[in-house]
Amino acid sequence: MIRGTIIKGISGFYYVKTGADVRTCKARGIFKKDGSIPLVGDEVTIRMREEDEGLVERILPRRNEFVRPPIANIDLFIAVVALANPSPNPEILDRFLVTAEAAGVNAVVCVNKTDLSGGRDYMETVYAPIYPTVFVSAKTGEGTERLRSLMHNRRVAFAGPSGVGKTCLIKRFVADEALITGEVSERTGRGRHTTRHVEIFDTDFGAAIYDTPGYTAFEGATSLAADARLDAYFPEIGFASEGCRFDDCRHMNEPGCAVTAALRDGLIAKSRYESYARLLSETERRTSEERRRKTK
Ligand SMILES: Nc1nc2c(ncn2[C@@H]2O[C@H](COP(=O)(O)OP(=O)(O)O)[C@@H](O)[C@H]2O)c(=O)[nH]1
Ligand SMILES: [Mg+2]
Ligand SMILES: [Zn+2]
Repeated sequence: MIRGTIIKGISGFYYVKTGADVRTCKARGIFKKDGSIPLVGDEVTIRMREEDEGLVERILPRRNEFVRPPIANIDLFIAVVALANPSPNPEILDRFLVTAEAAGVNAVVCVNKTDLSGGRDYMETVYAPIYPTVFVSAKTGEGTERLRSLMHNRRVAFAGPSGVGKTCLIKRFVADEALITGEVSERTGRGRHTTRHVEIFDTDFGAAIYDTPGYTAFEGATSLAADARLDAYFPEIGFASEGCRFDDCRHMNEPGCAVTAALRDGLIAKSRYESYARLLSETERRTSEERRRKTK
């Protein structure tokens, strides 16, 4: 029995890093039966069946897990947007941040492509008071030192829409850059490469970095428990809600709501409140659908 970490999973095969080796493994059918499908980032035990093929036997308990991106066992979630091309989409960003909050994982907001022209003020004003917010350029290297210092000895996931520069940024930190660039020519035969699967890369400063595909659509980027208090996942809204008259205030039209008051006073950003309101109505709709299905 050998212990290792799943660093990649493609069409039924899992690549398990055990020390310096990477072993190709299949998962046992049992995983499909009990619904626990191995995720990239899982600590597993494997058994070699043949010289070059092993079996994933057991998934060790997870510290955390995500549906989108499908990963496990991270310490830090880096939500990446670009200053321009594509310009930031606050709603997608807020959904990623809620995903991190719901899993109890620290988040960083990373604004890439600072070499392009585009206003920093919005990102700075809205996000810097709530999350560590770094401005970087994968192209020039600006700001990457600060980002590196946040990642030391942690397992870090880069997530965000396609095209914001996640893979380019990761190349700045990965020790064996050939790992990524090699894949570019091999898989697409072109200079431009789009990440299609999750993969973990090692660095020489103790961080393990998860590259993930982008999600342009919303695709349920968050799958929240129906009973979750959504306001707790927006730190500034959760903070303001302590002043609401009613404990179960939804912060929509309730009397004595401190959140809508803070919104009027400009203490809560309009786009953040809109993200909250949209997620709230989605969550409530899902909850009532589930209830209807159960009573049928
Ligand atoms: N100008 C500029 N372009 C960048 C920067 N980082 C990435 N890009 C470009 O953005 C595109 C998408 O990059 P990629 O890393 O594949 O994005 P991903 O989909 O988030 O992994 C590529 O054409 C990159 O060359 C940057 O800092 N500045
Ligand atoms: Mg990519
Ligand atoms: Zn309220």
